[in-house]
Amino acid sequence: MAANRFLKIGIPAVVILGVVVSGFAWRHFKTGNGLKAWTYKIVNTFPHDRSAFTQGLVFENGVLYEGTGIEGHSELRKVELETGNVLQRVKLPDQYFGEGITIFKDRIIQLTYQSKVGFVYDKDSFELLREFTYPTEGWGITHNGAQLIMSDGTPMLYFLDPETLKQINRMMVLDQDRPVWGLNELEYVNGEIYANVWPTNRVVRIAPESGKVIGWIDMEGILPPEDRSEEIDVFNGIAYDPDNHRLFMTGKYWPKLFEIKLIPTK
Ligand SMILES: [Ca+2]
Repeated sequence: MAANRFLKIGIPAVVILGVVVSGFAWRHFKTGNGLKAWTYKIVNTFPHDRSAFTQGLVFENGVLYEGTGIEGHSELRKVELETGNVLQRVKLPDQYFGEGITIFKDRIIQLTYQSKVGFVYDKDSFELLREFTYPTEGWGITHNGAQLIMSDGTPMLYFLDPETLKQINRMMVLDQDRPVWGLNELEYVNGEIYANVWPTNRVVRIAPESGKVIGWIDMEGILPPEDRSEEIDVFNGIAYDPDNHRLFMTGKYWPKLFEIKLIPTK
């Protein structure tokens, strides 16, 4: 069923409504509201496991780390960029729907969708070190070097102490005066927060101190039609290689992972 393509099972009606409203904000943007805008150029194409329901993506020291979703299929993975081969993996207990991941120092933090439980692993061994809880859904997570930053599908970003994993602040993301709904997978890139906006092919660039939208990246058309799946296959996954200034993007069940360069359009 076509309608199922974008369904995230059990998604709250308030988020659906918010995303629809955000659509109006996007059209407003397209008519020109002074914000910056970018499109993309594909620099490299790498293989990606088509069975991976990608929910979190990070790059560090030459390898990708990926969190996948769906109950019974959720994993934390270490993945070879060039081949897409899984180098290391740990499976989540079947009841959990894995979501975003981030690497903070020697630990990996992974969220779950509606269980309100997060996991902390040793980065090298993938040994589970601890679990923690949070009051919202868990969608995306990244960090700014001092605090973890997480999303829950609403326009809100939550800042967590990386040691206690307690929420210490939160911030609404606004495009002019309009809340941006559907904030999903996150990446901290050169002092900005990048968020892919569920269930679109757009990435919003956010000023981390104010929550103000800096501009939008239009990723439309990055996955060719012949590579699209009959299953849910929306854009989901941003990773950044700060040493070589490389930006990677992929999606749920996508057979490809792209290294891109941003091209300003205004
Ligand atoms: Ca990411």
